[in-house]
Amino acid sequence: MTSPSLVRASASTAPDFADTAVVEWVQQIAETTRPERVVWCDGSVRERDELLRGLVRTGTLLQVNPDLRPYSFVARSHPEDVARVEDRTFLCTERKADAGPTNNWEEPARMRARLDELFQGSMRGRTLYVVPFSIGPIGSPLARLGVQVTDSPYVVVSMGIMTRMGADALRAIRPDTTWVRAAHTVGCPLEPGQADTPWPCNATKYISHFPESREIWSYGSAYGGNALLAKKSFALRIASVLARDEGWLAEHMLILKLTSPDGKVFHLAAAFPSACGKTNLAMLQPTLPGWSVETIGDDIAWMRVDELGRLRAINPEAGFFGVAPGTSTATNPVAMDTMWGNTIFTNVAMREDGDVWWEGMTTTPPSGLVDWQGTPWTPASGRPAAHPNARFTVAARQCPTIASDWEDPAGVVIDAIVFGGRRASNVPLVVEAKSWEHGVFLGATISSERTAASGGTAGELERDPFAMRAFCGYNMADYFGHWLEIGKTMRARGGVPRMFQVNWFRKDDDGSFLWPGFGENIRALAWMTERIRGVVRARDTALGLMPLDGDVNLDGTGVDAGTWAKLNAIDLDRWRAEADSIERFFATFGGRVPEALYRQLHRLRDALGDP
Ligand code: GTP
Ligand code: SPV
Ligand code: MN
Repeated sequence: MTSPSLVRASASTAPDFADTAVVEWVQQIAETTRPERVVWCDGSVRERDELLRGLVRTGTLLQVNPDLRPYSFVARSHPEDVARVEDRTFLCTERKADAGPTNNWEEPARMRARLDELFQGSMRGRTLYVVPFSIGPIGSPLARLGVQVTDSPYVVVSMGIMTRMGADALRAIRPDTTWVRAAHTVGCPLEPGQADTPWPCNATKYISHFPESREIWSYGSAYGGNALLAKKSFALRIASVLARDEGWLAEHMLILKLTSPDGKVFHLAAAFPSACGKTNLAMLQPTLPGWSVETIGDDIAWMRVDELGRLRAINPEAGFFGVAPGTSTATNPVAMDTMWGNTIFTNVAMREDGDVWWEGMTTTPPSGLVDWQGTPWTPASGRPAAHPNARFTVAARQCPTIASDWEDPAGVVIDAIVFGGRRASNVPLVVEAKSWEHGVFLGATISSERTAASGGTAGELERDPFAMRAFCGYNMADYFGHWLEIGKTMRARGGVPRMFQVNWFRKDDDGSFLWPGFGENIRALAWMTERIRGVVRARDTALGLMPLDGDVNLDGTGVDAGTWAKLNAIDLDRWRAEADSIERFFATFGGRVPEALYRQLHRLRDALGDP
């Protein structure tokens, strides 16, 4: 066996323990893409240091002042490569219906032909990095393996934070292992003598998924979910298909551990659309005395029903790729503490003193800022200093509130599932589902205002079922059916977790948030635990079970009776319009939505009554 120290970033031949199928696949990609060299990554600290220093030399990364934030870096992306590109993200299945109306579909053969063309010579003049990774702790029965090839060293160092990357993952791939092939190129070959740019990418982008052969092909982007293929491409799009076939769930959910003042422990999984509060809830610092929240995951949950019928969840990731703007010592002190050092920032602003800054970090911007594109910035510039989808990439183990069992290969037992979105109107603060079917209906009908994370027009209202619209690797009507089936399996073996819906983003007529949010969200979580324990009653409403006045502790929030009433108001006319919009949404699936969800829609309509 090769000793780990011999498998370095400079290693251009495959380690002797590499599985033949991996070696052959890498050779094949290299023959097509024609890189100058091939490097097999081992995931060592030394390799990471070499890569980071190389990235600083080429100008892709700027080092943050190490006295203020040790071993941290800032990347400035190309101004047109700043978020996931949903209109360039494709699902390639033999039958179009298998992709469903929420995905861009392309015939696998046609997409392959297109990609073959684009990948021809695409890595000329660059290094092809072989990045073996495990999603989930290596050796966990829930973990999965993959290999990404990429010509972006920025992607390599990011994957090194977000996954268990390197020689151990490669060793775990045996001849009988199912592993995912993930090919990535920035699509920017270098001619001999041609100078490189800090953020090479291509105006043409394809983020393509082949769930039937478990492959991902990504062309033209180096940003986040487009390029870190273990994340949304594998851990959600491909994994959701594996989960459907094997009877488990791959979800866009945070996982947190909540302990009540009397020491009772609850685990919650919550699905909110991109940039709608998962990282913040996962790191919540309770304002109610005696409560504590520990973090298990902030973006993705893999969940499986155990022998006792309980839903067990793991965080398949090893790091956080979190939204920077809005993050501050006031809103999310835990995230601020997590990124004390060893952090890669992308598209943030830089201060005169060489540290980072973004909107919301302080109430007034410091003077002498340079914006995310490297241009001097003042508040009069009329544009944000940090890009609205600026991110921090940091290891989960640096999180001061990380739960001691966050890497438990068996996962944690989920007591409640929470759905939410960003809704300025209509949706109350907290509602409990009346049944599993009703909870699936709440999940299936989440609607939310678009954010900067998804690359469309921010603010537009759209349906984002289970916060998975952009991440479900098959027809979402079948996905709803899969959720209903999982409920049946659990009920047959024991019971189902409770389900809730929340909305932290309801606004007053003057446009201000009605709810203080962040640490105060503990008040809604505390009510949920009291419902689970059966110590408080609830109001039966058209939308579900809602808190009785006084049951959600508002002491010290400044939320008065009038504001509380606005937070909980149900406007019947507007909800009749919501019901119509849900019906139109269901109709886009052409009769494939399960009958149980139509029953829920009829119940909602009955409860709302006639105008
Ligand atoms: P992705 O990483 O894109 O999946 O996003 P996420 O769901 O983890 O969202 P995140 O927690 O990063 O929050 C996104 C934005 O919403 C940030 O600007 C937060 O400051 C803001 N936010 C989060 N929680 C709250 C809240 O309770 N109230 C208000 N008003 N804003 C919030
Ligand atoms: C999201 O958009 O939901 C993210 C960021 O978590 S990305 O990894 O780019 O998808
Ligand atoms: Mn996300």
